[in-house]
Amino acid sequence: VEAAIPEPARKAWTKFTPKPFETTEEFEREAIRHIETTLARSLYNCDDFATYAGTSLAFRDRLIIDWNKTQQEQTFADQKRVYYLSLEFLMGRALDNAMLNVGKKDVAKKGLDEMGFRIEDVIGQEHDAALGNGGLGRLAACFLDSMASLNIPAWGYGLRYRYGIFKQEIVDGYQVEVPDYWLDFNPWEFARHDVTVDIQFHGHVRKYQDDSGKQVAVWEGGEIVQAVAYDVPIPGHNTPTTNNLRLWGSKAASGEFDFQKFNSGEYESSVADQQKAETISAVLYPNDNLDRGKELRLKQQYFWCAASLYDIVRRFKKTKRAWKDFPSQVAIQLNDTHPTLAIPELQRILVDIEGLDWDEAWNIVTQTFGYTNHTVLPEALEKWSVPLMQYLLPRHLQIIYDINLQFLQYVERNFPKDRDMLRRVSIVEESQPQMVRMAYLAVIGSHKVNGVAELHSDLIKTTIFKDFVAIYGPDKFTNVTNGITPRRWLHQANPRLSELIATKLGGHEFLKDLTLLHKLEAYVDDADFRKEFQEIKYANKVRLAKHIKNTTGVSVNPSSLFDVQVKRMHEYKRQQLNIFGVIHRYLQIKKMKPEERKKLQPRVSIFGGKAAPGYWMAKTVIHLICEVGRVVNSDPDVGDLLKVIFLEDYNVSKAEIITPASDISEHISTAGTEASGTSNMKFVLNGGLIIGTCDGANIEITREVGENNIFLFGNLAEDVEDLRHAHVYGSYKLDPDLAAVFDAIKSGMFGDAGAFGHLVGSIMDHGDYYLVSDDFNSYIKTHELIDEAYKNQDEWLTKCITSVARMGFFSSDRCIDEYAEAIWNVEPLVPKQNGTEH
Ligand code: GP0
Repeated sequence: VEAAIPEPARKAWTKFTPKPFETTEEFEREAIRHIETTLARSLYNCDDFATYAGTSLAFRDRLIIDWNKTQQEQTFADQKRVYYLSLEFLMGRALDNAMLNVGKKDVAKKGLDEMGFRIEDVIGQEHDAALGNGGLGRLAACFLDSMASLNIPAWGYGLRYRYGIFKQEIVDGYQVEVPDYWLDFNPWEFARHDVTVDIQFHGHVRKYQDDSGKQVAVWEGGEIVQAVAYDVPIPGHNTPTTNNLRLWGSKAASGEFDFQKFNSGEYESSVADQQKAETISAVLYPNDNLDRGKELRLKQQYFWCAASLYDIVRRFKKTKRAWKDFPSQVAIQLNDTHPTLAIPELQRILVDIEGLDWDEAWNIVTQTFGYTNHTVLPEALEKWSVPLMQYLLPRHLQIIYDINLQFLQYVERNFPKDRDMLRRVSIVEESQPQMVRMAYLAVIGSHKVNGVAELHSDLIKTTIFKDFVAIYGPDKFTNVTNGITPRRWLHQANPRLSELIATKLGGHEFLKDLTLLHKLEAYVDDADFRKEFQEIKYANKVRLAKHIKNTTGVSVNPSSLFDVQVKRMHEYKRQQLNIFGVIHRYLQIKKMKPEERKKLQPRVSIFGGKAAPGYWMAKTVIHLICEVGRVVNSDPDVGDLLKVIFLEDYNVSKAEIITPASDISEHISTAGTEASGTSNMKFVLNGGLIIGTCDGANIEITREVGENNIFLFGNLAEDVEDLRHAHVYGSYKLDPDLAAVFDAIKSGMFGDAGAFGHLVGSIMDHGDYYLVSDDFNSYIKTHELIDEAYKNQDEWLTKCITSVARMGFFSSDRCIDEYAEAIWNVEPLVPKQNGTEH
């Protein structure tokens, strides 16, 4: 690689290489310099926000010094890089994470203190980077943290949405969506106005034979939109490695801004073109586990895939290697099917632009890609209509047809007797209109396909990809059970617990090797340790109680059992089962005599989560929770025995307060529907127990922590089909306790019963697809067991501590090791210690 600055002039560069701050004094100097100059504020008008800004810029300088070093070293090392393509990166706040990962939080705390500010207030100023919906986006964020912490040369690629996931407000007990305009001030990104890619849409394909008689396809005409790179540095924990997250923003291509129009006075229409181009990266689609097939969404997908591939190919070409080396330099992981267009796009680049033979190109493509599946829910499996693809991406549709033809010929040769197989596995579904099945294209174009928990990975092999297992053999399909980063989800969210563990384990090494937690089991009977562990949980509950009071006005007693369900609102996640259970509890309390009430375990039921704006049933469940809260929280018969809270606008930074404060959390999806779940791992790691179905990663959590330390209930995945059948054919009876709950709702006890007609009807009259009635009895019985278990605080504490000690498996570092070994074939690049000190 050639340096831009020739030898004689490099002296000045070496002499003035920026030095990162190390001491408190140096931190203060940098922060104040940024506040006074970069931000043009002063001693007289500096508030928490300006201090947040100055502090962030001081840390950003540090990150960027390491970032530069890391990128140089990775380029010189000339080894394989991983590219993680995800439409969602749910990063949350960056400042606290940066402070902890570079190990300078104490320095900053002292410095801010001397400057007259409290570090918590400063950190609290930051707007969450909320470029994701839920588990899938947060998983991508945890993976970035782990890849950097493990020194894996890796880049994330995504879209720079101007609006992240909407902000949720609760108005009169209903969800209202407010736009999340988050970019007013974002110190964590670097606009790279010099790194741009022109992206083509529409147009037509011209085919001809060149001089050597070879068939050539040229994609011509149409419109061009420009992609601009915005880079976000991703610091590893306790290592100088600082990876890159590159997010693409869209704007009108320079040639496209119509100066003709502009000069002839059509100013407005020329600005309109500009705005149209910017629409592509304007907004994150707010659906979780649902495919809506919108044209703009397909445009987003292609825009991002094409820009990212252009960038990756450009970087590869600088190495001057032969094309056959591409898969030994590049691993691309597809986070769900959203980036599947990268497959035909790479094939197009290699064949149409670089002139490779089809087969040689296809070999490279399939060796490069890996595909992660995150759901088996049919409504979430992406399909795009053929007419839409023809209109937007005519050349890609041809390539997909050619991929399909070759694939089907191969299947036909190997399964000559199974004619129906061709119809079943074809990438193109013969519907009206025809549809392109993106998951099939992703499977065919990748060398490995993985699910995200053992049960889920088994299920995809027997359901949606069954035929593909027959075609390719089982080895193409594998499992990588999800994980979470212990840096954010323990060290940052629960600093006191992290400290306590560190004092027992002799340091914070467990943050980089979470299996070391097993040593905590030696302290399970240590009285001092137990006391401190319990005090930490209580303090975390006090903190959450304050947040509840501030945001809802309701006082809750921190000594109550805190029962938490926070996640996207979805029928399959069954928040309705939870709230029906709460209503059941309320009805029981109302029936009790005062002496009986005294024996009851007080509870706070805490809910949080967003519903997709068009998902009426999920919104109805939010409304029911709010209405039940309104009635229960003001009922003098109930008092502290039961409180029902809906926390507005659940997001990453709120999860950092909620997760450490839970006693029991709910992971109660219909068996076989939740691919993994990841908050289940966070709650147990923070000393809470869980109630759950035999679904997703709950099963592996049970294996690790032991059956006595988890509350499992409900039907098994293998029985779900038969149970559904029984509903449809009437051979079942509604659970009597649930019937009583429905009667209470219908009586108007929780406001207008009409508002809940569809919700109740979906269970009573329309097949109870998610088997709420079938699991209801087992669910409430299990909650009774939980009440009893919680009364024995000593045993409860033992369960919590034991579980924490056994959670080592669920670090996202372990996942990344597995991906690196089994899918990417990539090695860490241990940085030279000449960056900043760590
Ligand atoms: C799966 F298909 N997930 C999808 C989707 O569209 N969005 C999404 O967040 C989630 C799963 O529901 C999960 O079970 C899983 O663990 C996560 O992807 C990451 O694999 C929720 O935690």
